[in-house]
Amino acid sequence: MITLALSKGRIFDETLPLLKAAGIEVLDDPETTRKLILATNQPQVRVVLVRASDVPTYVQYGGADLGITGKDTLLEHGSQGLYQPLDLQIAKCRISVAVREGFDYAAAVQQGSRLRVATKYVAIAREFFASKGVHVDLIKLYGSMELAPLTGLADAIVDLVSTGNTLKANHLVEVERIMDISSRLVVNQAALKLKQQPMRAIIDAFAAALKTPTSV
Ligand code: PRT
Ligand code: MG
Repeated sequence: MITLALSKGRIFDETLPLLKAAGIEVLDDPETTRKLILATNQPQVRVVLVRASDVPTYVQYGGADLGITGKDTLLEHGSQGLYQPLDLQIAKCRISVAVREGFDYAAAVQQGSRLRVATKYVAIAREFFASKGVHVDLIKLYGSMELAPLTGLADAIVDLVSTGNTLKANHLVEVERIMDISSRLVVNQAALKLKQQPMRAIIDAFAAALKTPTSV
């Protein structure tokens, strides 16, 4: 049995065409079923639905053989023991710094003010501001980062942006782009040794669909 860990929502939806290219069709709709283990048209392949931030953990400890997760999640959680053979170029976005309209970020940085920054991405934010020599107090949040500058909780946020509509709707502006993000295939190394043939078939089919060579 090959187990693939996916999160519901954009990653699941954008993975379906890649699975199809590998001849795999998921038999349940994750938005309507209450099942956490989904069968596919291939008896030897199943999908498990986990929180996006739990995908690396499942694959690392062998709860899943393969998984698909954002580079943001991998950077934040660490990726020890995980092969990352493919950038799948899906669920694309960027991780950025944003502030309230009217907040003079450039001046605050130039004056060396201590900035209060709210984010779910504490590790990424810490490294980014340290590399710029900006002093920050980081406030860990688990969601709705956009609210923090509006309520005075923070001067700035570090969050994912794709269309920019969420920022705009909340009167926030993007002031720095930290990095581009897309989702990666992650692979359990021990599983790859034990189940070489069927796992390689999936990895190669994904790679063929992307028309890029694999590095595993
Ligand atoms: O929701 P949950 O807490 O379970 O987990 P999650 O938020 O980590 O999962 P999910 O499914 O929301 O996101 C999974 C992955 O999709 C992320 O880890 C990213 O790699 C990727 N991704 C791509 C995004 C976005 N685009 C995105 N726009 N994840 C989140 N967003 C959010 C963003 O945080 C912001 O609130 O969408 C909002 C901004 O969107 P725009 O289009 O208005 O700019
Ligand atoms: Mg979410």
